[in-house]
This record gives sequence, structure tokens and C-alpha cells, in this order.
Amino acid sequence: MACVFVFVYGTLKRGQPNHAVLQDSAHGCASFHSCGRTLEPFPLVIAGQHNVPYLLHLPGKGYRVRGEVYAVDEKMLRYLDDFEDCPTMYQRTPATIVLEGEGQEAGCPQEATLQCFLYSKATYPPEWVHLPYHDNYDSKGAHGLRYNPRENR
Ligand code: PCA
Repeated sequence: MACVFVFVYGTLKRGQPNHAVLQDSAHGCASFHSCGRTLEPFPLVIAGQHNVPYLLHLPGKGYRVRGEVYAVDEKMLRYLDDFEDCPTMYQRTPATIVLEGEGQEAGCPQEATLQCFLYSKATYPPEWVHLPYHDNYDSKGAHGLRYNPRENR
């Protein structure tokens, strides 16, 4: 089947605690496409006792979130759905991503966009909307809300 694009904004990014999931060929294939950010703003919050990042499905509020686009095969997509406990914990929703990086800054009058999937949260406790919003998640950021990996829970 054709590859689909997945935009990751949280623990699946390079240098973040779950990135190895994308690199394990036993899960399927994921190849880095480019960096990018959401065309629309979304609230990206860090919530719950394990400090998990969630992009709340509330377009128009928050920041245009930065992340990475990967082309993934069907096997990896299924693995990621399972890993992200989709559709229970996260929902895989389509979003327009504005690509950034090589070739995008220089001499490119129009922004290149790509339709991607991302793992967002459609249902959440109402008070989460009032948490601080992030635009570029880092589990070791100045927010101090260090992600607690699954194996430690
Ligand atoms: N993993 C997914 C959703 C949030 C998370 O930690 C990601 O990195 O995009």
C-alpha cells in the first residue's frame, strides 16, 4: 500500500523518550520526511500523573505546534495506533502540516503543505484547556514535567 504521513509532536520525535519505536524495523517502516508545524494552532499540554504530551483537538487555540513528518507503511501505522492506544487514549486525526527545513526557506515563495495524521485528544478533562500551552515539546524542557516512561508506571 502507499505510505501515509504521520506528524509526531511529542515523545515520538527525535531525541524524545519513545523515538526508538519509529526506528524498530520489526514494527514496520518509518522514514523521516521533514520538520514541520501545524497550519492551525492547537493547545499542546502536558497532563496527568505521567506528564504525557497531548495535542487537544481544539483547533484555533494555542500555538502552531512543531514536530516531524514521517512516511510510514501500513504495518508501522497499525503499530503506532496500538502503541498510542488509539482510539481510546489518542485519536488519529488528519491535519495540514506546513513543511519546514531544507528547501523550504530559500527561494520558495509558497509554503509547502502536506496532509498528515497526528495523534490528538478529542475528549479530556475540561481543566486541561487551562494548562500551559507548548509549541515545541521537549520532555526535558524548562517546564520541569519530565515524561514518565510506560515501563516505569
Ligand atoms: N506521542 C505522539 C503523540 C504524543 C506522544 O507523546 C507523538 O509524539 O506525536
